[in-house]
Amino acid sequence: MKKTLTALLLASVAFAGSATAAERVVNVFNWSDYIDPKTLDDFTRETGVKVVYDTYDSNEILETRLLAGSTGYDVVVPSATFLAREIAAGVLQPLDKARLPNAKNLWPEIAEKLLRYDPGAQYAVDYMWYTTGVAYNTAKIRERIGDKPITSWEQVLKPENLKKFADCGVYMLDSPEDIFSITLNYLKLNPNSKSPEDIKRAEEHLAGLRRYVKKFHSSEYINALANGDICLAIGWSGDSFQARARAREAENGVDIAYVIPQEGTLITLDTLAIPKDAPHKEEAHLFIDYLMRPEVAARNTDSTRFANGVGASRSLVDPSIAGNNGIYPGETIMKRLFAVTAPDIAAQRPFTRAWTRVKTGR
Ligand code: N2P
Repeated sequence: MKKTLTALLLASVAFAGSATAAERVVNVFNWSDYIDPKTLDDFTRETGVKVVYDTYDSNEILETRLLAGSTGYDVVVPSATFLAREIAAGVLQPLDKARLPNAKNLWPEIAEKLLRYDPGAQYAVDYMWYTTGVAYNTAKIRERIGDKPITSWEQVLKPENLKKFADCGVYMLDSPEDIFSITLNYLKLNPNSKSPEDIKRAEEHLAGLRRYVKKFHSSEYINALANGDICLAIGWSGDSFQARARAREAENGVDIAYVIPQEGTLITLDTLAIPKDAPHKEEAHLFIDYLMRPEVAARNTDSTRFANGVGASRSLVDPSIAGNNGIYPGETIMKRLFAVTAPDIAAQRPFTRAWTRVKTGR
C-alpha cells in the first residue's frame, strides 16, 4: 500500500512538472524567412516560454488551416488582404491590448492602413509591410536587354518582353492576390477588381506569359536568384534583398537588384494575430509584445530586409536598409502603391479556379 502511494505521489509530481513545462510554450506559424532566428532564442531566454515554430509561404495555406480549426497555433501572420474575411469567419480572437504595452511603438501611418481590414484595430497589429516587384540578376538581364535597367512592368508583363528572360529562368509568386492585382493594374484596370470580366482579362493576359515562367513559387526564388539558377522573379521586396545578401555572402559573383516598377505596385501588410482557439493565449500576447519592441523589430528587419510596423524601430535599423527605397519607399513611390482585399470567402472559388488555369493551362 505504502509503495503504491509513493509511486502515485512520484507520478503526480512528474506529471505536474511536465504540465508546467508544457504551459510555457507558444506555437508560432509564420512565413518562411521572416524572422531573425536569434529572436526566438532570446525570447525563450528572457521569458522561459519555448517557441515551437513552423512556417508557410502562402495565405491560402494558413487560411485553410484556420478555417479547419484546432490548428494548435497561438500566433499566426495573415496578410491584411485576408484579415477582414478571416475576422468575419470567426477564426481569430480580439487582442488583449492591456497585454501589449509595446503597441505604443507601432507606426501610426501603417497602423492606419490596417484599419481598412481590421476596423477598430481589434484583431491584429502590423508585423512587416512590403511591395511586390521585380528582382533580377543584373548581369544576366544586361546580357539580354542591354544597359537599360528594368523600370517598368511593361518590360516584364508584356509577353514578348518576358520571353527574353525565359532562357535564364523566370519565377513568379504563387500568389493570386499579388499576380492578379499587378496584372490588372498593368492592364489599366482596377487592381482590386473582382468583376468576372476583369479577372478574365487578367487571366487571358497571364495565359500568354505562362510559357515563359519556369515556376510559380513563393519562397524558392530567394535561393534560386542567389545561386544564379534563375535571372528574374516577381517577388516580395524583403525576399529579393535577402537573395542579394545571400549571393554577396556566398561571393559567387551574382548581383541581384529589386525594382518597384514605375506604374506602381501592390503594398501588403502582414499582421500578427491569435487564432480563436489558441491554446496559449497569454504566451501569444507575450510573444507579439516582444516583437513590437523597437530593438527586436529592428533586428528582424535587418535580418529579413522587410520593413516592419514598429515606427520606433526605424532609427535602430541598419542605415543601408532603413535608407533603401526598395524596402522603405519614400513618399513619391508610396503614392503609387495600391492595396487590395481578398474577395469574401464565399466568392473565392472562381478566383482559385482562374489561378489554377493560369498556372497549369487547365
Ligand atoms: C517572407 C514572405 C513574407 C511576405 N519570406 C509575404 N507575406
